[in-house]
Formats: sequence, C-alpha cells, structure tokens
Amino acid sequence: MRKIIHIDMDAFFASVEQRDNPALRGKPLIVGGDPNGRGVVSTASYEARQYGIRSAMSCYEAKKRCPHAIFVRPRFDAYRAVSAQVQAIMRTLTPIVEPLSLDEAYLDVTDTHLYQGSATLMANHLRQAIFDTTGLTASAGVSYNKMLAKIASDINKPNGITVIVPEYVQALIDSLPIERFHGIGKSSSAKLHDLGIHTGLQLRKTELSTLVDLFGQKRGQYYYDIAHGIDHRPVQAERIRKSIGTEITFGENISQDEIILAKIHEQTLDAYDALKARSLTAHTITLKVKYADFSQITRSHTHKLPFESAEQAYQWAVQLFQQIDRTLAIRLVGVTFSNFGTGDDLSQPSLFDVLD
Ligand code: TTP
Ligand code: MG
Repeated sequence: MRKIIHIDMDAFFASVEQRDNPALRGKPLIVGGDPNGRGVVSTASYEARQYGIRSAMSCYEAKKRCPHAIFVRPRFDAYRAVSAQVQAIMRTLTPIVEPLSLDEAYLDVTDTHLYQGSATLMANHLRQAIFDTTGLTASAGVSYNKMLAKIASDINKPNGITVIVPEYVQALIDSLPIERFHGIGKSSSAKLHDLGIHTGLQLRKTELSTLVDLFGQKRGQYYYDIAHGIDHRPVQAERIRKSIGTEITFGENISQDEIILAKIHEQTLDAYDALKARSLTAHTITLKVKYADFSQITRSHTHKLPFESAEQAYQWAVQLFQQIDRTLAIRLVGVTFSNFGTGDDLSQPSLFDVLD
C-alpha cells in the first residue's frame, strides 16, 4: 500500500501578507482584486472567513459582508518564493513531489525510510520545518492515495493533520458531499445533482454505466472509483503543463472590435512571453471569449509548424475572433497556447512536417 502525503498551506496568500505586515495580523484580510470594481477574492484570512467570505466571491460582496475588512492586492513574487522554500523542504524527504499549485503538493513517501517509515511522523516533520523556515502553518493529509490524502488535509484545517486509515475510508467517503472529491467540478456536480446524487454514498450506489454515459469512459470510471476510495493516479514529480495562457476581465463590457482586438493582442503577447520563458513552442492557439451574459466560447487553431512570433500567433487569434458571434458585448478575453514542442522544431522540421 502506498503512503501519500498532501500538504496545503493555510489561507496562503493572506497568511503571507499577515506575516510580512504585522498591522494586518488578527484582522479580516482579503487578498484579491479591486473592491470597488469587478475584482474577486483570491483568498481571505480566517478572521474574514467568519463573515462568510470565500475565494472567488466578488470583492463587492465581501465588502458588504465585512465593511471593515482590509483589502490588499496579491504579491505573487512573495508567494512563489515561499512555494520554492516549501518544495525544497519536501524534497528532503522524497524526490516524488507533485505541486498542484503554489500552496499545495502531493508527496509519495512509500520508499522513504526516515521516521521509521511513518508517513504521519514525516507529515508532522514537514509541518514543523515549514513553520520554522517560513513562519507559516500548513495542514497535512496522510493516506494511501492522492484523492484521500487531499480530502484528509482539509479535515483539520488550519494547522492540523488527518490520517485516513483503510478501515474508515468507506464511511468517510459515503458521508462527504461530492464537491469535496478532487476532480468533480461545478459542472459535473450540477449534472450529478440533477440525478439526485449529492453524497459519496449516492455516488457509490450509481452504476458505472450511468456515469460513463454521462461523463465518458475516463471520467466516468474515475468518479466510480473515487466513490469506492480507489485512486491509482501516481504522484508525478514533473507535472507536465499542457497549456499556458492568460485572460483578462474588462472593467465594463466592450462591444467595439478594435478595443477587443487590442486586448486580445495584449493577451497574446503575455501568453507568448510565458511560453518563451519556459523555452517552449506551441502549435495551437485558443481564443476564449466570455459574453455579457456569462456564456463562454473557445475557438482554436492548430498550426502545422509552431508559431514563430507573438505577432504571427496574433494574426490567427484575429481570424478566430472574426468567426465568433458578435451579437453580445464581451466581458472577458483569454489566449492560451498548447500542443507544445521543445523549440527544436523551429529550426528543424519534423518528419511529420516534411511528409505532410
Ligand atoms: P487554497 O489552498 O484553496 O486556499 P487557502 O490556502 O487560501 O486557504 P485554506 O486554508 O483553506 O487552504 O488556495 C491557495 C491559494 O490560491 C489562496 O491563498 C489564493 C489562491 N486562490 C485564488 O487565487 N483563487 C481561488 O479561487 C482559490 C480557491 C485560491
Ligand atoms: Mg491552502
């Protein structure tokens, strides 16, 4: 049986801000966008959560719930620096560390013999070392697969640890709302709710064929498995990024093509820079557009050779834009690159390109 640890920092962005500015400690603090515009909450300190403030809520709503909350903008450089420190600590236990975001990661410690091989002791060691090094608290989950370890880290938050042993797995999963399972997002849970499935128990009682009909073979099987506590996904040390992109929500909805195209141009340049910063090239560009009524569409173009410049990619983005419905004003545009090459394919066409 594998030994998997999931570590998740507590109120991450807010805790870093409180650490670095004592005036913010003990106060309801919101890290996010503009409280007077359309900004959203990235995260809230635990003091602010008492007012019902949550990630992804509009800052406007947050301010309504807690008028004396303090709002600050995120400082990603500071969060990245902490993230690097935390990951370095994790790698003292095992090279098999899979970061999921700046503030959480899985570790596979099956073959780590420190602490008599006890994953629980290792997890507590990590929490202590993270605190000693960064001054920040983290919560840990320990179990025998990724899905269970992730559920576990959330149970005794903040600054806690939970170990899920096999004897308790089924009772625990049965009792949880399906939204707690990693991988069941908003649209999947809405579909499941339509079928009257709200809990792990109800999901477990659902036929595999029903789930496959609804979500396709891969996803349907995954949902079926997690309801039974099964998750074979390995902890992947090098998570392979499949796409790189950026997007922007406008202060107000925009109808004029020239202005929207200027925004698309900016996003293309930013996304292309991010691609270059990772020494990657891409064959596919995807334009995402969200309309005033919040409906959303994406359009992609795949190029036989990788894009050679941001401007060349932008020309394709313009073509994609010209294909979309322009009845409604637009509130968001995004540009994403995917289908990566390594950069070698720029100078040396692949066999595929030569033959095709
Ligand atoms: P989380 O781990 O989901 O949240 P958290 O660390 O703030 O709080 P918790 O103690 O419950 O773990 O996300 C980590 C960081 O990612 C969070 O500090 C801010 C950022 N984030 C967003 O920017 N938007 C979001 O919608 C979410 C969920 C997180
Ligand atoms: Mg967190």
